[in-house]
Amino acid sequence: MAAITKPTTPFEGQRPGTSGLRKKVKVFQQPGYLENFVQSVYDVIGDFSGSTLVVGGDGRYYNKEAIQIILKMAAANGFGRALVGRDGILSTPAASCVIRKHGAYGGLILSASHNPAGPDEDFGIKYNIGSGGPAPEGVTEAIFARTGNISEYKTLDVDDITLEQLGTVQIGDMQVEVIDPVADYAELMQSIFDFDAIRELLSGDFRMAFDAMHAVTGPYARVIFEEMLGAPEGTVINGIARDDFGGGHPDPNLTYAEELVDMMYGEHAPDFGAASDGDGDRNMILGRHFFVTPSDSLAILAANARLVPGYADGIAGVARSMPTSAAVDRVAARLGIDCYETPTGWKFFGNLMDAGKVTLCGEESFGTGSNHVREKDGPWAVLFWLNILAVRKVSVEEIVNEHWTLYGRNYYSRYDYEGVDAAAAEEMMAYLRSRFEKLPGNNFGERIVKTCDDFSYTDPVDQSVSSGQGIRILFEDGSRIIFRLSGTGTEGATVRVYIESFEHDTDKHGMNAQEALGDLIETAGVISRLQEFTGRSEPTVIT
Ligand code: G16
Repeated sequence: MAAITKPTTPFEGQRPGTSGLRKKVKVFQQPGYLENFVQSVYDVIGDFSGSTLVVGGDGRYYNKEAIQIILKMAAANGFGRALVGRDGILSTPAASCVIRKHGAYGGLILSASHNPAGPDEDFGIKYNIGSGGPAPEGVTEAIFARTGNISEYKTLDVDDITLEQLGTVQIGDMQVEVIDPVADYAELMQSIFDFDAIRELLSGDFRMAFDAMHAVTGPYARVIFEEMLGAPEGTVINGIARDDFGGGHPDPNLTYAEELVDMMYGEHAPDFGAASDGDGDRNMILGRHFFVTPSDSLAILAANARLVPGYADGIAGVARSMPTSAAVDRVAARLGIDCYETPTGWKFFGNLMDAGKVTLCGEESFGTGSNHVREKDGPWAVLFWLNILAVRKVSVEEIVNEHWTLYGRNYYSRYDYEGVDAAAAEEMMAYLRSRFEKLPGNNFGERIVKTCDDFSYTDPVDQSVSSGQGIRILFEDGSRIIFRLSGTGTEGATVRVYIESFEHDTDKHGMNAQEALGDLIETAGVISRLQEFTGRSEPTVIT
C-alpha cells in the first residue's frame, strides 16, 4: 500500500523538556501537531526500515487516538512491526522492558506522567531508544530542530485498528501485535525479586496498601501484588485506570496521594504503603505513620541491595540527580563503589547504566530504578522494599532509623512554586546568577556560603556537556540550597527550591524536616528574593 504524503507547516515550541514533549491536549489535537512531532522523530532516528517500534501510553485522554496516528505513520515510514499494549496501555517502565526484551529499534511512549489528564488537561509523547531509555539530548535536540523546518509527513489511508484484543493485524506492510501490557514486565519482576519470601510476608499479619491513583499501575499492581503475590483483594486502591485519572493528580507525594496518606497516618494503619504515578515510573514509600523521602529510599535500597536476588552479587555503582540528597553518596562511600551526580532527568542515567558503571539510580522527584530497564520504575521500587521487609522482618521506620544511625541523616525538603509567571521566574534565576561572586563568605545565621554555581555535567561516557542545570548555593557545613525551573510543566514556570542539611548526631535525628531546615528555608527566600520576583509567599507543594 502506497504511503500518502501530506503537506504541513512547523509549530512553535516542540522542544522536548525534561521528559519528552508535554502540552495541553488541545494543543496536541490541532491538525498536524502530533503528526509533525512524530514525523520529526522518524526523520532523525536513523534507518529503522523493517524493524520494530513499541507504542503505548498511560491511558490518559487522547492516548488511543494518538496511537492510531502513530501506527499509520510508522507503517508509512517503513517500520516492519509494531508492538502495542492492549487498550493502548504500557506503563513507562513496562514500555522500556518491552523495547529491550523484543529488541525493538525504539518506542514512542505517550504520557504526561503525573500531570492531570482529560480534554482540558495534559498529554505528552517521548521517544525511547533501543536500550529502552529516553532519547539522549543529542537526539531530542535533533528532533526539535527537525520540527522547525518540517514540510510534510507520511501516513496511510487505512481504518483504525482494534486495540482492545490481543493478536496480530496488518497496517500496510507493517505487522501490529497487540500484546498483554503486563506479562513481560511481571516476568521481569519475578526474575529480580524473591516472590516466595514476599508471598510469605503478605500471607501473615503484615498489611500493605498500594494506591494506583486511577492511573496506569492499576492493572500491573492487581496482577503482581494481588494475583501473583497473594495480597488480599482490595490491597490495590484506585486500581482501575481511567482516562482522566478519576479527575485527580496522580503524583505520588504527601499532597496528592491524600487517600493513601490518610490511611497510613490513621488508626489501624497498614504496615506498608506505596503509590505510583500516572505512567508508573514514580513511587512513594510509607511505613505506618512514617514517610520515607525518595532520597533516603534510594540510599536504603543501595545499602540493602544484596538482600534481593537480582542484586545479590552487589551493585556496580549508583547515580543520583544533582538536587537529590547526598544520602546515597554515603552508602556508596562505605560500599567502596562510585557515585555519579547527574542533571535532573532520567535520560542522564542511560549512558552510565549501558557502560556498566551504575546499577541503581534515583531522583528526589520520587524516581528510583535500576539497570533492569532504562526508566525509573514505581512497582519495582515497591517490590524492592517488600523484599527487604520480608528478609529483615522489621518495620519501615526501624529500617530508616537504623540507616540514619549508621550513616547520619540528610534532612531534605523541596518547595515547588507552580504556575509562576515564566518571565518573573527567569528574572529571579538571572538575579541569583548575578550574585554568584558576592555571596561566598557571607553568613546566613550560623551558615556561611562557600560557593555558588550553575550546575554543569560532562557525561563520563560520551563527554557530552549539559550546562545550566540548576543554581547551587553550597554552604561550608555541607548544606545546600538549589534553585531550578522545572522542565515538565505546561503552564507558566514551576520554581523548585531544594534544601538539604546533614546531621550526624543521632540525638538530633528525630526532628521534623521543616523544623530542621527552617533557617535554610528562610535563607532561600532572602537570597533569591523569590517573593518579590514571583509574588508568592507560600509554595504550592512541599515534599
Ligand atoms: C521527569 C523526569 C525526571 C525528573 C522529573 C522532574 O519525571 O523523567 O527525571 O526528575 O521529571 O523534572 P522537573 O523537575 O524538570 O519537572 P516524570 O515522572 O515526570 O517523567
